[in-house]
Amino acid sequence: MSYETILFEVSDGVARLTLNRPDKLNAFTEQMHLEVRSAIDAAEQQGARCMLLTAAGRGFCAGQDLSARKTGPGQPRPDLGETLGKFYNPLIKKINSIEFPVVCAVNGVAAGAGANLALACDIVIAAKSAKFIQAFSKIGLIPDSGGTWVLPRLVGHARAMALTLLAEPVMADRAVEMGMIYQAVNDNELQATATAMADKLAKAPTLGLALTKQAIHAAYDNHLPDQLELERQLQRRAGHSDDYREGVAAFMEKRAPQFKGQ
Ligand code: LHQ
Repeated sequence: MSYETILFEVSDGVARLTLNRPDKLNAFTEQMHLEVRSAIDAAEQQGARCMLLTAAGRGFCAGQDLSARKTGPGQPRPDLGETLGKFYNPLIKKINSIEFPVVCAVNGVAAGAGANLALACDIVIAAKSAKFIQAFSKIGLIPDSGGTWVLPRLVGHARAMALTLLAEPVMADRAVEMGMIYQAVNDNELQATATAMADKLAKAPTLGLALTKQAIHAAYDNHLPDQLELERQLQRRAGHSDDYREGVAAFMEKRAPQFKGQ
């Protein structure tokens, strides 16, 4: 499939998805949603073992494309619930449950749903010049795309409240300090750092990584005994994998393991 609003390729197990509407800071249109969805499906079908999400130009993503919304007098009021139900919620749920790690390289401003798209990814690295803005309150909306779920978990109640109510920009270094993202790097090192991380993950025992992701997500809802039971079940599956056998053999033989994600 050819794409107009994204760039997409799968190479050496890494699916690289680049949002590509730089003139509009990669704000989301319906077309971009459909293309991102189709690319993720293609990544799964082509056996990708890691996805790297990034964007073209000086911004990462400015959230919903507001020019697609006519809000003037006489215009019918839009059903934003429908938009979330059709596009944003499925995207966030997909990234949350996709069976390989998703690395997000935030190359510039991430605002509104763009910020929360980044925060839905498994590992977030940002250029030092990048900033995160919960822009919703500036236009009378509530944080969506999982923002009200992920932010308190990442940064705690007090900061989540202030960030969402005030909509103040948070620079990448500060986002690391707060625990909102994993790493901030010099702008000119972002793509190389994120690519190296994605390459490393794609060569890792990715079945085990998928089970790890599943366990950590489940932990938010579980009491300790339930979580211990889940770990027991998932570890049983991991222990039956080819990659576990290979990992132990390689360790004992003092050689580099060759994992296949099985
Ligand atoms: C944009 C946008 C944009 C269109 C910059 N749309 N063009 C979900 C469900 C359904 C509906 C509602 O929303 C949601 C979730 C959401 O995401 S709501 C939040 C939507 N996003 C925002 O409110 C952020 C709006 N953008 C901004 O506040 C600024 O552009 C930021 C702070 C991101 C960047 O500021 P600057 O670096 O000063 O850039 P800029 O404002 O000059 O923008 C550059 C261009 O990009 C400009 O176009 P132009 O043709 O004038 O050069 C902007 O109009 C365009 N752009 N964001 N969301």
